Amino acid sequence: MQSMRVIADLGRQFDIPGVAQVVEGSGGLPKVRITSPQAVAEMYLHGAHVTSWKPTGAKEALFLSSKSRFEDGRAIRGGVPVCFPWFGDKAGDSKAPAHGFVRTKAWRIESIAQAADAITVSMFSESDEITRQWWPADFRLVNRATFGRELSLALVVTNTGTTPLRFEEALHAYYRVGSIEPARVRGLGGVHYLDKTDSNREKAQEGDIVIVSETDRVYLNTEAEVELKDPVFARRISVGKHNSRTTVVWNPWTEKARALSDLGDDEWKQMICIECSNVSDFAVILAPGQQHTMNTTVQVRPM
Ligand code: TA6
Repeated sequence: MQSMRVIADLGRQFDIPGVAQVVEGSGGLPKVRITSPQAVAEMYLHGAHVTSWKPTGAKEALFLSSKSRFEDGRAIRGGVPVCFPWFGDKAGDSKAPAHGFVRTKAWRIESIAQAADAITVSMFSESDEITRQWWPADFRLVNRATFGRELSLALVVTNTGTTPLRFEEALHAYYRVGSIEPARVRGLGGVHYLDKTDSNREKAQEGDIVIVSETDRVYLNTEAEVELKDPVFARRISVGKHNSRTTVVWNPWTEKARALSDLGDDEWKQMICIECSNVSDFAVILAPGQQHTMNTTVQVRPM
């Protein structure tokens, strides 16, 4: 009952008739549903998490696990989780949640706006006494998602404190593919990466990325646009980015997928993560009062 009242209040404040509506989603969590001539899409307040984007005339671009959880304190498996202020495990704190603490909690809607053919949904999350227990810093985080023929995301970090911030960040996007084996990721040839499946050994990428086993790599010092070629769905997904110096590529393959209770055993065949990010030695240092924005833009084209 309580959540229905919250959803109704949010709807009165932010709905745009016919194109953007705050509704009840899985697990009773509130989400913004977009239905515009250019695209249909969904974004949860939980983690400011985009879970669906389907440009008109194209198939769904994002992968969402059939076993994903939708509950406070847990991350949604699929779509675009926001990782902040650390990536992966927190150095020196094994109790800390993987990929930070903002993907497992409710954010608030800042605005929903329509401009030309696109709808922009902005959600924010700020430091509080709970976040300070994990990370003694003051910040304001905005995830601004624009849904249209393209999907663009802007992750805006503001240092609202009095000391410099050092943080890692990632838009941990899960792209849906017809089948992972014939898929190819182009654009990172020659770029060095840390191989997390091989003790973070540094290696150099040769040509396209082909997924033939568990793949977990951090591509370093690259601002390159990449292209995901998917022969089964006969499409190309291009992922451009700005103010992002690392790109993470992940597919769990068989064993890791089986170990993940919120991922169907065979669903690894239908997904690949391509994550614009600033991690490892490319963490961001932000002075008090300063702001940093990392952007990504996604397009779907026929092959
Ligand atoms: O982005 C790749 C990665 O860091 C992998 O190491 C793998 O753990 C994946 O993220 C998923 O992490 P999660 O905490 O969502 O299970």
